[in-house]
Amino acid sequence: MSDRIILHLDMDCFFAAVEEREDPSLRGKPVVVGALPEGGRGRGVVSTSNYVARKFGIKSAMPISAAYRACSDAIFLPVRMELYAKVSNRIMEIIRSLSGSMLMEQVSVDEMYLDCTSLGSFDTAKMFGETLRTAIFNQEKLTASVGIGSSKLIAKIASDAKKPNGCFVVLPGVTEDFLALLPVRMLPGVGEKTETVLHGLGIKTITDLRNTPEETVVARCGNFGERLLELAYGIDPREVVAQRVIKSIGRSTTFRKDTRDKTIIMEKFLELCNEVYRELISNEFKFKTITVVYRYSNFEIHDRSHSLQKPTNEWSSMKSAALQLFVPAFLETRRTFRLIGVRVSHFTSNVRPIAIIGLRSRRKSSTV
Ligand code: TTP
Ligand code: MG
Repeated sequence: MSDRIILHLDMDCFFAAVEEREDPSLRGKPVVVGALPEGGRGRGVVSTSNYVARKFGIKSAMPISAAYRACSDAIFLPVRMELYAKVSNRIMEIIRSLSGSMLMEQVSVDEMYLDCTSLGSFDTAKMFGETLRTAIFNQEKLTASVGIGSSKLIAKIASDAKKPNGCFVVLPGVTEDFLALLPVRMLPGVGEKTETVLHGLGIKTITDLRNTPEETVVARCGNFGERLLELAYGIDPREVVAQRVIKSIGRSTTFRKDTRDKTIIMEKFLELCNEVYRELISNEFKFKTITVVYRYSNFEIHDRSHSLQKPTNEWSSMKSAALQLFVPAFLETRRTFRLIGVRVSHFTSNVRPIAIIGLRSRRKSSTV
């Protein structure tokens, strides 16, 4: 494992940076993206803030009311997720186009890992990291930070180390020293709860963690304790996992017995639509094109598609578009059906632009 070269790229104050790019008059001012403050009575949270606002102590996940108290003059903007999703998709495409056959894993709207082992050296990987950053800046006018190390753990911490607009390499020989003084909170899986437990044991830094007997950590943190100690020494075998792009979500079903019974067919059709809809929502996509498919008992297959004016994730729109395609198909014939199906495609992503999440099979079929 020690000979891997892993790169982590994370956009700088992503939502706020996109807003600043869209409206250059925001530059140099404190910008907060999130819920609206409503004069300090707003109930939501901050999604992110730019670096000027961070100087006032405003950061992600803090109540918007607290952000308002910290700097009421800041520019407060609502979240425009569809815009960020589009930008994110373009950035990922830039990286994909430059990274050839390297494994690439997008892990959130603004960050991804690449396995650069094939580049052969950390020096070459650093040049490649700079190439990515330059390409993103040239094409999107946004800055990214890159970290490179021998594991995901090190690469991620390294990308944070020289933020914003930095590129930092941690060579395998200095990994343990690099981690030594960092707070335990930097380790993946250590959230507020585990941090409190560790602090209770007097463990603040990664060195403190290394100096604590394994039994003590395991007694308080269970099995995760063992993993924590490995992480403390920079041991992180997690691989970069490439994901597939979801191009469509569909369901179809073959009737156990060919049927002409309109109630059975319609009931099943709506059930399929519902399943497709649930998967669409769980992926936080919107779709533009819907297709219905049906096969008669003589195996003759037909499909009909319709593209909406605008992408949608509303059940009522999906249902009515599906029915408009399907109902005529079965009213105009007296033939018996063997198979029916529905599929949606041409996605835009609503919240996470990770049109590549999901390792589940995309098309499912069943028999009823
Ligand atoms: P991050 O990469 O964690 O933060 P960031 O890009 O704003 O800042 P940094 O320069 O430190 O990387 O998250 C990416 C985006 O995800 C962020 O711009 C807004 C969103 N986000 C939330 O909506 N809520 C949150 O709690 C966090 C952490 C991020
Ligand atoms: Mg970021």
